[in-house]
Amino acid sequence: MSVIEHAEVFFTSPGRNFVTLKITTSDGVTGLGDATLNGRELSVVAYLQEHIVPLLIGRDPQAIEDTWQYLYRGAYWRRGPVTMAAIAAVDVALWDILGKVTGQPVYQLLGGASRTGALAYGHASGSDLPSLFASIQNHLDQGFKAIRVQTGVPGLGQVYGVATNQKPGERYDYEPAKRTSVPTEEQWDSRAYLRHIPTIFAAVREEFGYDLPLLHDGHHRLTPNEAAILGKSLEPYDLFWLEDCTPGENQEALRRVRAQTTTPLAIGEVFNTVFDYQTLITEQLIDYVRSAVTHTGGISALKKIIDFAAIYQIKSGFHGPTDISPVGQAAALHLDLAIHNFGIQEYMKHSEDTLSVFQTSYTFENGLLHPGNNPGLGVEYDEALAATFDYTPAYLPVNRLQRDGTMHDW
Ligand code: EZ4
Ligand code: CO
Repeated sequence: MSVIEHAEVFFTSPGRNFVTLKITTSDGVTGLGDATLNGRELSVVAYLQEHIVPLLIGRDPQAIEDTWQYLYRGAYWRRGPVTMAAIAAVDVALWDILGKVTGQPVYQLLGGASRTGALAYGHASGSDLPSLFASIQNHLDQGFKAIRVQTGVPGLGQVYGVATNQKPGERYDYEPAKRTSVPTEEQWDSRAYLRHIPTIFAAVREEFGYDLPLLHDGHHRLTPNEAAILGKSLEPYDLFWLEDCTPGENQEALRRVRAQTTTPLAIGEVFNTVFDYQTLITEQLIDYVRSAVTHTGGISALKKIIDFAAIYQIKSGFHGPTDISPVGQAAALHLDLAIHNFGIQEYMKHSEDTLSVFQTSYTFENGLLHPGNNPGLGVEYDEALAATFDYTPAYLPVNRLQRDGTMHDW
């Protein structure tokens, strides 16, 4: 019988930091898993190296569910982003191995394709309307059929989601984690934001019409009542979703928002188990599950969450920013293709340096992503090239109220 012979943890920084687990079997088959936790990368490296890798050696690589339960229940200390990112990396690497051993792309092992490709949305942004319009046009030119809209707020400086490279022709790439010794500080004012956002969506609809699906991310900054105000004020602009309108920890908060607005709601990029969704799903308080495979315990665990959501007509909208590595993104795409209740997939193209370290087989055509048909996940990791990009600490920003400097949600 083939067994897991060794497992290695790599970290590299081709423009931003990525943590990758590589598992090798006694038959010489390798599998990759993403374990990147933006801004807290080395905690997952240590969890894997010190506490998980020694347990993997000698195990059956095809016992994917048993290994998941062994690591989750076996730790005694359950849940949490570090634990669940580490377990996710193992799970995804084992699915990759199973695909290679059986000669099948992972989506075939998950039940086969339910669609020809996964509708993707890109990130348009601008500090003012002309730059926002240029960014939206840039995304339409790249083939996007759905677009997230983030904007500056008058009186505030840099805010979440607005790219700083706004010259025409440049790749719009919003990268919040900065390579500074302490986090950068941004300023916030919810009233100014609530007044400004509806005027932006009115202008975007006037310029680009009503056919284009538009999304917006509130990034966990509002109270339930403020979120209700925002959802109501955006109803005329027919959003595909309003994301993370309140902090994610309090599921009951969404009851208030839900009761007040018909704007579709999405949440969950910082969640890590099904229990974070339990009330949201059973009470149908949301429309889209936002988790990443990488932060929710892998393909096995996210498949269970999304099957649970399907009972309540809730769909997927998996997290896919550039802090998910191409390995994590590929894992999401295999799941996107297979599940019935697919909604949309977030997609920001990685940098050229990242894509030379991680060679991918997924494609983006006519607005749809496809994972490709290589056995397994379809991603190769160039270890020699990765080793030339040294790990560089980076932090996500923090947020303070403009009025008096009180710490706020970023
Ligand atoms: O800020 O992944 O919807 N996407 C997002 C992301 C998150 C980053 C944090 O690391 O909210 O841009
Ligand atoms: Co988000």
